[in-house]
Amino acid sequence: MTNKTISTTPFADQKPGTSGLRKRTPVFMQPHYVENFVQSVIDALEGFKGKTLVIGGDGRYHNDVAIQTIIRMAAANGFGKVMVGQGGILSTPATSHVIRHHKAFGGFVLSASHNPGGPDADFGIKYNIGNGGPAPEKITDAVFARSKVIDRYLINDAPDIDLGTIGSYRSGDMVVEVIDPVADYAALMQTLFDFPAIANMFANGFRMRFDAMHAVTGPYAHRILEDMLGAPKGTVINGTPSPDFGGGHPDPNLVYARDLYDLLMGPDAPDFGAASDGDGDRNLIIGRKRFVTPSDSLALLAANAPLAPGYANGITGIARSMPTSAAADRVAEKLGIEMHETPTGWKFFGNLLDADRVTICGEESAGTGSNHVREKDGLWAVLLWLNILAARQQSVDDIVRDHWATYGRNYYTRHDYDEVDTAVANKLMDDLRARLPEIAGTTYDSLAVAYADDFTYHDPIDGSTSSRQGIRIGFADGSRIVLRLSGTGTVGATLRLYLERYEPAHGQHDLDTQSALAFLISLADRIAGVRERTGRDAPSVIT
Ligand code: VG1
Ligand code: CO
Repeated sequence: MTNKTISTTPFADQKPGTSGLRKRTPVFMQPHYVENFVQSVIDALEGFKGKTLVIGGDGRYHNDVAIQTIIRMAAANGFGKVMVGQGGILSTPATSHVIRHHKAFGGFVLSASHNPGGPDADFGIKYNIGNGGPAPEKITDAVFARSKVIDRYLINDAPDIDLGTIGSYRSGDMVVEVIDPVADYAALMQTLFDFPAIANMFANGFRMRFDAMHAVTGPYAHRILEDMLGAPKGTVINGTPSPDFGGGHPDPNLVYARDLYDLLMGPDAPDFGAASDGDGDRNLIIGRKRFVTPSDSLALLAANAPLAPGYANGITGIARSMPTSAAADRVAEKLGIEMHETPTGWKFFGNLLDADRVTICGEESAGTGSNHVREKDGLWAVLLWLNILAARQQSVDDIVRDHWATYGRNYYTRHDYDEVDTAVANKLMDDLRARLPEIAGTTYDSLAVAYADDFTYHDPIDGSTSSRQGIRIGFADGSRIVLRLSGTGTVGATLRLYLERYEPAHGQHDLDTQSALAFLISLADRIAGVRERTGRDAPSVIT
């Protein structure tokens, strides 16, 4: 076995986005592509010699090849140990926990999350730091800078590791531990939630369906929901990870998890339905005849968290990404705790969590999590919901309605325009940005604009500034229109339009969401000209 230094030339496109580097799989399969990016990350780090690196993956196509490459590179670069999940499986939140629990230096997550997988689909690599969370911009900027000038990478020529069998191996001088991907994570969940109460609820006939979407949460859900909590076999469907997610799109929303939605709205609906995405950090929550928007779910989980043993002493604060509805703000206000608004992407929550300024965080994109790890966590959200249901002995629908009665309802929707021509999308945003001062003083059909800006975040912990994080147009009645371009897409641009309206009145909580927001939807189009400029007469996905 020898360590080698391989000459390489830079790729111009290795700029990490909202959540690591995401590209079409064939891009990642080019010679030196994975190696260049991984070495650029390692070159941006300091003090890792002899330390532990965790490698997680969602089981998608090309994970196996990339994992073996990263193991060889970690060894050649001087890491002391790699921990990797059996079969290369380790969900994003489980990776975060393994990093923290075993005091690793950091870790790589191989996933393109909710994007489809396969030779013609998407792949991704993300680096997480020692707190278990995604690398902050300071590091991702350094990685990108390095990727533009990289001229060599280090790798050994040791044989492949048998990822299929739990055990201890070596790659050169470095130890490789293949670990049970579920054990540490399941043990953590047991410390947070009232497992006996949830098990008792299942024993008394509570019915649930969890759709793992052929993605990474299958093994976790089988073990935790069925084996540990006693949910009947068959509660978890699509529970075996597959390299192309069974040919599906592992995005737990109302389009790609339609079957689950239809089941919960149908005549023989179970009490509770949930799903998670490719890498296990998102959650979809649907009660019998009640879809819970992710923004409402965040508010509800924050308001009810003390019902779970892990949060019995209350929460210190809440953070939400800027486009997420302000439902959680009302909970924070009532509890008298801190509320933070951050840019899109979990990396912005890390500092607030580390400083114990917030306990619960969430995004409108079906991501919720807490200080137990430094990633959003799909199964965690499902288990907290189950804990709340067990404690309150009410239906999801009743709990949601109670919440609205107390706090009012934030009607909320997101309209995505996928695969828009990049130049068209950029011009739309640039033109709108240029008109913000003028828009700020306008009244549209008696709805006065209160502010119009491009969101800038000042991190209260490290003082860093992140600008151009999305255009916000806020109105005097608390309604908002937000527009931003996705940082996770791999083809063209994805334009996201977020719409929100607050309705305090108790008798007004049963409107259809799209109808309740109809005026704002048409106003957004009037202001930004989305349909005319994109040539689309409807969004690709409405959530
Ligand atoms: C999207 C979501 C964002 C989320 C990110 C990563 O980003 O909007 O809230 O943090 O995906 O989630 P963007 O830039 O496409 O809007 V995941 O589950 O893909 O890691
Ligand atoms: Co994800």
